[in-house]
Amino acid sequence: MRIKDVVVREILDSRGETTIEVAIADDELRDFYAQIPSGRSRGKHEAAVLPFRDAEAAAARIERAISGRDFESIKDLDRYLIEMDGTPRKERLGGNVMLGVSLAFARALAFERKEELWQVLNREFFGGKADGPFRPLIFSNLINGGRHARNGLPVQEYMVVVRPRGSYVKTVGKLLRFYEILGDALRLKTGEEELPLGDEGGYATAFEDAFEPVQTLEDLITEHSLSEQFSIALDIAADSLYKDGAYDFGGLKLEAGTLRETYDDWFEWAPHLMSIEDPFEEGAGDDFAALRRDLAGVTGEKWVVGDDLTVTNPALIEKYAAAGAVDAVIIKANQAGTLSEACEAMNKASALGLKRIVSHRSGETEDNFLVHLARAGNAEGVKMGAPHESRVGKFNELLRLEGGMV
Ligand code: 2PG
Ligand code: MG
Repeated sequence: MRIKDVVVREILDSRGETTIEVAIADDELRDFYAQIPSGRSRGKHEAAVLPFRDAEAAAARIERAISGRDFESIKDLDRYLIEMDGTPRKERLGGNVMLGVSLAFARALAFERKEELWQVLNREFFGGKADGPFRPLIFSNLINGGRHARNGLPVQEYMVVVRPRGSYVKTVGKLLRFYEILGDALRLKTGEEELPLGDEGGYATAFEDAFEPVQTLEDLITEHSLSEQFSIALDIAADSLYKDGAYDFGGLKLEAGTLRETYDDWFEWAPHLMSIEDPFEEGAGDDFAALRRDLAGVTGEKWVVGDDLTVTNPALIEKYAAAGAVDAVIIKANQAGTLSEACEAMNKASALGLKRIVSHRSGETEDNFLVHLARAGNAEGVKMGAPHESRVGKFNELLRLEGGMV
């Protein structure tokens, strides 16, 4: 397939900040689009994000270089772009621009083949096997803190993990109801009618300390007899707390060892707590591994999850799997900067026995490609915001792709 035009537009994300949309036109001047989300707590090894003016210039260079060339596959195009950029972090062409071109091209292929995007990805990267229904665990962020809110909570995300039970639409419905009863509980506690929300649609009210939101979720799960279906997951995003060898944890300066003891206590006090993402800064693989060893002694399945640690990068995933640092990894296509590399990271993780959680970013768009990526590689989990306003589209796409039917 040949690409004629590559255009970058500045658009708004769910936070009201700007990000980019990439449009390409094929030989017959049909247009295909990709909107690229944008993160606030970024790992330092993530693919670079070019601001709009530079992104425009990069798109023009890509257009000049690829027009008239035939690309047979997504890999073929991505390889060309990676070579053209020539830097480890995609600083010349920008991970946001490259992923946009890669994704818009995948949509052009899907159109040509009369397939869904996930089917094109599944065939090219995952051997064409996608049997049965797709019902991943849903990680939904219901209480926001850290850089995603203004309530002073050091922990960035308090999520619930919902296991599919019965029909998937019922499962998502239960999540919606849980979000409502959590709202009721917080209204009762604060006496406020209008609750403030954070960047991902989770509640962003004030709490006594960083553990209180965990206790709140824990109590609601027990009270409503949801233990079989609901668990709790945290994203500490500890990189944003780390300075000069210590973590600024709600006003306390904690060394890694003390922070680890805090987590050990939390897992003991909250039996529904099952997963903790980025518990330490992104260079601290040893601390991740030590926490994992602690959690091996706790009853139930417990996951230590890498995000800024592993940044959807096959080499880092391999390194930290070998170090025993993680049970699961977050997959974000824009950390990698092309679809090929994101899919390679997913394959690498599953070959090493790690779970894969395909994730949104805190600044999201209407583009629901994350669900297609998850479906294509049969991910164990998807991570999204609260089931609220601009975030609902992701849940609906999940329901649409559940059966794998076109
Ligand atoms: C994270 C994400 C998404 P951001 O840290 O996992 O929740 O946040 O997109 O700001 O990096
Ligand atoms: Mg994270």
